[in-house]
Amino acid sequence: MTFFRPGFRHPDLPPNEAGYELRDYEGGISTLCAGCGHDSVNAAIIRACFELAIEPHKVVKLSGIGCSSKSPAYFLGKSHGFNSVHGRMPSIATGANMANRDLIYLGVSGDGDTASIGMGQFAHAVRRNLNMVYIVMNNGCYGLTKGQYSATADKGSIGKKGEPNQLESIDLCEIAIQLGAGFVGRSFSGDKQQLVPMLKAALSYEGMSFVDVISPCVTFNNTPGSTKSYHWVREHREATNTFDFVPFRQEITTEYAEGKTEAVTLHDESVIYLHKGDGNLQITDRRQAMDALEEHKRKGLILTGILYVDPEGEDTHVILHTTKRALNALGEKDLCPGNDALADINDRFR
Ligand SMILES: Cc1ncc(C[n+]2csc(CCOP(=O)(O)OP(=O)(O)O)c2C)c(N)n1
Ligand code: SF4
Ligand SMILES: [Mg+2]
Repeated sequence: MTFFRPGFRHPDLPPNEAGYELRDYEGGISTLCAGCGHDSVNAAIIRACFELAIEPHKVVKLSGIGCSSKSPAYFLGKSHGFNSVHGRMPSIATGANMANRDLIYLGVSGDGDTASIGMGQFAHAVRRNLNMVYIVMNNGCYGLTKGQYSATADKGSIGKKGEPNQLESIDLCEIAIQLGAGFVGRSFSGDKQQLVPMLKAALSYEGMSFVDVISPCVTFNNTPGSTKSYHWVREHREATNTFDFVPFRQEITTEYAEGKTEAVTLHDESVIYLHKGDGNLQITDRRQAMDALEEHKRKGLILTGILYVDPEGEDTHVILHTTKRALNALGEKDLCPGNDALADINDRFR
């Protein structure tokens, strides 16, 4: 069931460059548990889309099944949406993206939805570098079905039943980097200062932008022994280089000290400014990203921040040489180019 928000907002709230107000990016009232990390991720998505002045009707929200996958009901109420079956969001996103490349694809999934039933789907969307933002709201459990450990639960982590998890965890960021995602980041639902600019950068990237957000489940996995609890994550978090994101239309107003700041320019001329000093990760180097993740894990720490960016990565359309236009924009002439074109093609095989 969806509960609609009251329409009244403060009359002086300023619109963005495209003329939309923040409320134009909101959705229905959330029915998730009070304090659930997923609601903070939803708020960050709303803020990022508002600040980027994305036109809501240009966005397609996609999800699978889980509390996390219910989230698209709570943001971007004026966008297109498809709530698929469990673990199948990536193939729906692939089909839609192949048919209409002019829209922005925003997939929301859970650690259960992605790292278990949807693992194969996830792997192939990543290796195709599909042009989409793929967010996993990672709480280390199956929240919707009452808190069973998921495949991202750390070994030894203790959930509500009190028995430690016996199995090794899957690190979705490492898998995404290894399989060829062009943009990979990890954040925490409780850190909107980091999450909002990370989502803005992810939305501006052309190719697979994978963002793993640790998003505690307050009802089933916020226990003292859980490594996905608010307390644990706050105490064991370390950030890679801090960064600013400057969208392509925005004038650069800050001066960055040479040698201390590195600029990574994305396909649309947006720039990520990385400030060195907090860490020295070279984010265009896959191997360094993998090493840094493993190194932090060994020390019992969670590494957050933008972990890897390939500024020259090619998305599925470029790799497959597909038509530059959305399929619904093709007319009869494009689809039936006539007998001469057919004869040309046949000649090529003679
Ligand atoms: C084919 C199928 N198998 C199992 C289920 C039961 N089920 C519903 S949600 C879910 C896991 C949800 O976990 P996650 O994706 O981590 O989302 P969360 O609720 O934690 O946000 C499962 C196993 C289902 N709906 N469909
Ligand atoms: S059960 Fe957990 S994941 Fe689901 S809404 Fe409640 S707190 Fe969030
Ligand atoms: Mg989960």
